[in-house]
Order: sequence, then C-alpha cells, then structure tokens
Amino acid sequence: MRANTSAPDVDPSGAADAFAVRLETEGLVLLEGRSFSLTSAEADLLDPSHGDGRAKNISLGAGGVRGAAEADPDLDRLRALMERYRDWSRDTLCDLAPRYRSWLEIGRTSFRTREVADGAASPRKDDRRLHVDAFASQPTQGRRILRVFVNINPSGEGRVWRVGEDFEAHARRFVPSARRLAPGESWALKTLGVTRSRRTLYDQLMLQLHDQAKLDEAYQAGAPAREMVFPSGAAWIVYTDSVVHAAIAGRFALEQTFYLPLEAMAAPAAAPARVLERITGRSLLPA
Ligand SMILES: O=C(O)CCC(=O)C(=O)O
Ligand SMILES: [Fe+2]
Repeated sequence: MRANTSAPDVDPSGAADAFAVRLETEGLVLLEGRSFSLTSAEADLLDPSHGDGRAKNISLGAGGVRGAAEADPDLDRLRALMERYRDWSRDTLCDLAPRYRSWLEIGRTSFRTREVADGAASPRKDDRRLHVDAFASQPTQGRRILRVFVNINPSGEGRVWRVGEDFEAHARRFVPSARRLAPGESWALKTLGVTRSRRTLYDQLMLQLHDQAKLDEAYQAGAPAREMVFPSGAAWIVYTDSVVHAAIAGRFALEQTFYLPLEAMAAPAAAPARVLERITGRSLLPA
C-alpha cells in the first residue's frame, strides 16, 4: 500500500470499497463462510404457533415486536433472537463494506416462519411474483433498500428465488406506462397519513415498477429469470430495490432491512434513482 500522509484513513487502492462496489453493481452477493444460526435454546421459536396467524412475518422495529401471537410467553426470546440477528447483520455488513458504517439506517428485522409457496393475500403483496421492492406507505426518498437474509431451515430445505433482468432493462420496460403523480397527490397522501413522508417522483416510479410488474401476468409468465437456490445455512445480501426478484419456495428465514442514502454509494451510477433519472431525463428527487 502506498503511504498517504495527508489522509491516513483513505485506502488509496480502493480495496476497502471493493465489496460495496460489487454489491452495488451486482445487486446480490452470496456470503461465503459467514452465517448465522439459531442456538439449540432458540430452536423451539421456529414453531409456527408463535405467529399471530394474520401477519406475514414476526418482526421487530422501533415500536417493538409485531406479528407475534398475543400474550406469547416467548415474546422476549423472539425479540432477543431478532436483536441478535439485527446486530450480526449490521456487524457483517460494516465489516464487508466499511464505507457504509456512518450512513447505515437500521430498518425492520423479520423472522419468516411461513412456507413461501403458500402464497399471499393479493397479487400486489405476492412476493412469488417478480418485482423490485418499493413500499406504498414508506417512501424512501431515494435511499437504497438493502436486505440481509439467512436461511435457517432446520430440515435442510433451500430457499428458492427467481432473479430477473437487470434494473435498467426492467425500468425501460415499465417506465413508459407508469402513472405519474397528480398535482397535489404527494401532499395529500402525506396529509392523510397514507404515506409516512412525502412520496417523491422517484418513489412513485419505483412503486409503479413494483405494481406493474406484479400485476402483469404475461410478464410474470414470460419474463427472463434464473432460479437461485439458497441452501439451508446460506446468507445473502441484496439491494432489493434494484434486483428483480421473486421468492418461490422455502420456509424459515431471518431478514434485516437497512436504508442507505445515495451519498453512501461507492457506485452511485448503479442506484435506481440515477438509472431512472437517465431514462426519464429529469431529476426525480428534491434538491
Ligand atoms: O422472503 C423472501 O425470501 C424474499 C421476499 C421478498 O420479496 C422480499 O423480502 O423483498
Ligand atoms: Fe421483495
């Protein structure tokens, strides 16, 4: 390594950013030699009776645990497991991509005990259909959605995904038919409490990509996609806002969501906001 007396913390070779560049440009990286597993004392938490029977997952966020059975005597142990996974995910990510450390915003932790193949309440909520992630009530306002998954299936079953075309091809396919925000719509959504913050032009386009892809039967049936099987014990990190994905089978996983601002990106040109701005020829985020 070259000596750099003016800024000793800067790695002149860029090696410290190699993982971030790879993750941002490839979108999905399978972690080799790193995993998270349940301890024998946590194994009973896989019992589906811990769920409330309505929510898709048990999850942990700022407001505490959601989706667990009411008055579950094991609530504290469920919370502790999700906290342990949240901390492992954060430490793993910061170790691999040190540049993210000061930017990382921690989102929900989810404990997924349902069989994916069992389906969903509606096509729009059906993650067995190819999509990029975008949440109707939670505009990211340009921040990236990064998720860390681990397959904790106790009987060795893989988690099966389909991974589709690259983001730019996907965006070019659906941007022309995307519904634009009506004047005053973003303000009204926020004021009525439909969204937590203002839905930007970027958020509207992302939501349109998500909805149009999921609701397009011909696209779902004929879209280019390859199957990926994540074996039991595997951990993987995905920018789910740019990787076109569908979960088609498998059971028992943990997932941690992170948000990262565009300033944190090592390869900002690959971010969906920048790709969409190139395609539409306009700026999509407030200055
Ligand atoms: O549960 C999974 O394996 C992935 C589902 C999905 O689409 C997501 O979490 O974004
Ligand atoms: Fe998704």
